[in-house]
Amino acid sequence: LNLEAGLRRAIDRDELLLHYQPKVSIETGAIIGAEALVRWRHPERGLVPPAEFVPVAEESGLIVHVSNWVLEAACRQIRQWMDEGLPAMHIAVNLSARDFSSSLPARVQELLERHKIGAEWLELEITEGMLMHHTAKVVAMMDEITALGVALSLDDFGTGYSSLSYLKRFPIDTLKIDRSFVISIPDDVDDCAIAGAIVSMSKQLKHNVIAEGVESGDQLAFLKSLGCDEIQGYLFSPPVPAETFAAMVREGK
Ligand code: G
Ligand code: G
Ligand code: NA
Ligand code: MN
Repeated sequence: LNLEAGLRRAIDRDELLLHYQPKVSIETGAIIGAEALVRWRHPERGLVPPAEFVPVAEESGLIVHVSNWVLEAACRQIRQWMDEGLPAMHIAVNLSARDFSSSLPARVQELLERHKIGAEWLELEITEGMLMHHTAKVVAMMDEITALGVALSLDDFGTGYSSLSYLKRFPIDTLKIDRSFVISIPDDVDDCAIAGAIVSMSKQLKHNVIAEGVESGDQLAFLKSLGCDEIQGYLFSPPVPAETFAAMVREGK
């Protein structure tokens, strides 16, 4: 059975699930949100990581169905956490370029209304590649989304075709410093310089900035010295099941 057919069936049979990786304030150590990351519980192969099926789904166009499932599941989860009295946090969903169609703002609005969730709970992570084409249309669409109160973050920042002019044109709330620049901090002077430049640019443009893939105390200390706002990475927690994430929030871990 090929992966594409299997994935199509997986969506119908509800074999997908979301894990949540906490995002943490460097200043307070508090969890301020999470990134939702999709997994596929395959009947024979076990838990299949997204790196194995997201690229296939992107190529075939099936990603739009995956993303719809992810958005729906994340909103359902947010609703449940609201009912359980969890404090409002940003729960971020990853989007692919194909998801970025003119119907997206209406889809997001419909989700917020149907699940009765506050827009401040939802965040969308996009990548630089999505910003390259159809600039005027994309800006208008992003403006519509942020007008709903949903935050946008720019994932894997620094790895794409960096025209820094996007940062001015697009309504981005948060820059995510790509893991590849974090991994060799504080030993690699070039990576330290790049991370420093991204943090300082974010500050001056009044964007929030988060470092991904933080694994060590030394990395955290360096990022803190730069004035980076938030971290995400194995140092604090890997992606975990929803219940585990909620327990971490309740315990104020
Ligand atoms: O969870 P993991 O660390 O294995 O993620 C691997 C890759 O899959 C990352 O690049 C991540 O952005 C991507 N990914 C995870 N979940 C989703 C999702 O729901 N939608 C999309 N488009 N990509 C995802
Ligand atoms: O492309 P994206 O940045 O969304 O990818 C997220 C991926 O990074 C997920 O597969 C997640 O499991 C992984 N990840 C999260 N934190 C860390 C970390 O501290 N170290 C490493 N090596 N990978 C991480
Ligand atoms: Na992401
Ligand atoms: Mn990323």
